[in-house]
Amino acid sequence: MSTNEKPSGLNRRELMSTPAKLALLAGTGVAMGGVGALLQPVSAHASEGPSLAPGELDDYYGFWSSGQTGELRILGFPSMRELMRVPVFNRCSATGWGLTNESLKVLTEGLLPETKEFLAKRGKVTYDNGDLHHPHMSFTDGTYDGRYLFMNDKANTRVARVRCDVMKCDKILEVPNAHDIHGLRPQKYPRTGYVFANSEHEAPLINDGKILDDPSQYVNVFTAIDGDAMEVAWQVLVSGNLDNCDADYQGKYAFSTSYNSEMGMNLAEMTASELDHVVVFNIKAIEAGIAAGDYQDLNGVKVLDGRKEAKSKYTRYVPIPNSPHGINTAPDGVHVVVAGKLSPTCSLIDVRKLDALFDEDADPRSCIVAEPELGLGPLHTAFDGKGFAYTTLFIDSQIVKWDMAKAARAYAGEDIDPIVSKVDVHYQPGHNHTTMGETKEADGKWLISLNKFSKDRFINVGPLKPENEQLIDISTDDLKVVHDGPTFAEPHDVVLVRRDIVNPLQIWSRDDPMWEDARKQAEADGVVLEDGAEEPIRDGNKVRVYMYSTAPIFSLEKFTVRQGDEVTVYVTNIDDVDDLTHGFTISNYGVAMEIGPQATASVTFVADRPGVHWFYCQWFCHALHMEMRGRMLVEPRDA
Ligand code: RUQ
Ligand code: CUA
Repeated sequence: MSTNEKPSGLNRRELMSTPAKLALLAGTGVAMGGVGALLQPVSAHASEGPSLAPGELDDYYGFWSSGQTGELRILGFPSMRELMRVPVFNRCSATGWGLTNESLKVLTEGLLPETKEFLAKRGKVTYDNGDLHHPHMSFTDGTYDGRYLFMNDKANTRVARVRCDVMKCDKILEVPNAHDIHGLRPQKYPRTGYVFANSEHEAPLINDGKILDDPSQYVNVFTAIDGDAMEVAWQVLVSGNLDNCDADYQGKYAFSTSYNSEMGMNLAEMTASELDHVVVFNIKAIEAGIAAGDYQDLNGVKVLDGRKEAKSKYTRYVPIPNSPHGINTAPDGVHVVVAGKLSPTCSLIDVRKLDALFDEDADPRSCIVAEPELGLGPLHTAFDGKGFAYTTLFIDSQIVKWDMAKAARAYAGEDIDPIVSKVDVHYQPGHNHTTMGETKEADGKWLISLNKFSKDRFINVGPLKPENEQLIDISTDDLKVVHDGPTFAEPHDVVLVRRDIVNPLQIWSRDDPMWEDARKQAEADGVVLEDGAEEPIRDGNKVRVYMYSTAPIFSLEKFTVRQGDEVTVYVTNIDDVDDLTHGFTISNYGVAMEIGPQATASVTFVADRPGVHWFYCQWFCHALHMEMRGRMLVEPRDA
């Protein structure tokens, strides 16, 4: 980090002086005694940049999406050191995500029957790709609660959940009737509760290939998922595309930007009108509508009609200029900023005026309390909890800091400029995010700008360049970019969560539901997972091999199966030391998986290749890690 040089002439190495090292060695941490003043938590000296000495810990977890890579990433923040990758919609060579039985269960059980059929014809059980845009943590009472992270897959219309206790994905749900889930946001109050998910691309309601060019038959749906059960709770039909969404702090409304009120099918049609919409969803009215039976059943889901022309009590369409994109609720619990994208404005909604929107003859724009002109290409907005908003300007390559109260006064006629300052970012920012900024506990310390292009900011790696995510100190008015962070394709969004909220386990619990099926199968086979079995258990041509691992051995140094057998290997890591992960790879069988401390993992394959095949541990676990191996003998079928 080039910005870490201290004006005082002190360098990091000097700071890491003998007493500090001793403190570290003694395991007492560094924020103590005489060195505490120099090595205090990073946020305390935010204006100097994101300096962290070796061994110091970050103040925040950053949960990053990865776009078309399909995984979730965890970065320490503000150091922006990548800490972990959590495979979700993608495949992972290291952990065996997409290969182990445990991950395949997660990847397949929530797929729709027609999708399973479609994939089976291609010799697949699940999709290989995903497009993960929006990770958000579950809320209780308006702030993060550390239970789950929810995220969307725009490519294959899915919503996934990651458990924050182990940082693994435990549920993936394909959303019926929807096309390409994009915007996603958890209910903030009283708790999550619902996870709201936008279907971006409209399609014929009965999409059987008979309708193409009749826009009147196209609809879109807004989905509420029960985040505890990971099931669709209800859906609402809407007019226009749905882009991003957010929810209020009162538990009454959710709202989505809608950028194609024209229901156009090409660029000219989609951008024709000056005004598009924010669709406001009245949650209580929707729940009452369901209780009263005012829905149709579509593929097992209760679907209400909230289209514009239906003029139902479920939705309102607030005209907004022009192709609005981001929508973000401010920590004050009152304001919602809608970014104009093709309009240089943001529209400020006051949620206290939403009730009145549902009166008959209400002016549909009566909830707008400001519409400041901020710059070109406003996309997303973040907040500091002090009344200021920070909006990305895609075309201007800037972030603009503006005052929401002043914007409202200007809208009411006062001659006053709501813009506080602007800072250049490099280049073309999309999302931005502040520490705790989408909760009522926004702390106004840091802002991250997720820039779509890096161009000349890094040494050239060829035609495909990284993105550039810039860290901005917002503790003072003059916004200062203090760090450039290159990232691979293609983070869209991030949430920054105070570290005391997130408390993952050090080792797995043996009771974890993740390997429930393995536990049941072992029971049926009279085997205890932690003890393994000395011989493979044969059941026709199905063979089950149970072993445990403890550094540096597997409990089996060899096992024998027959060519053509369907083999399932269960490995239980009985080491209970933190950070002692083993792996299980069978060479030339395309088999590899991670087994964390106290975890069980399993993999099933057909033993088609006769001969001796070594299996080995691929996670460096011990001085004798290279020796942690064994043999699988596959006897030829006719032997
Ligand atoms: S969107 S760059 Cu997929 Cu979050 Cu706005
Ligand atoms: Cu176990 Cu390497």
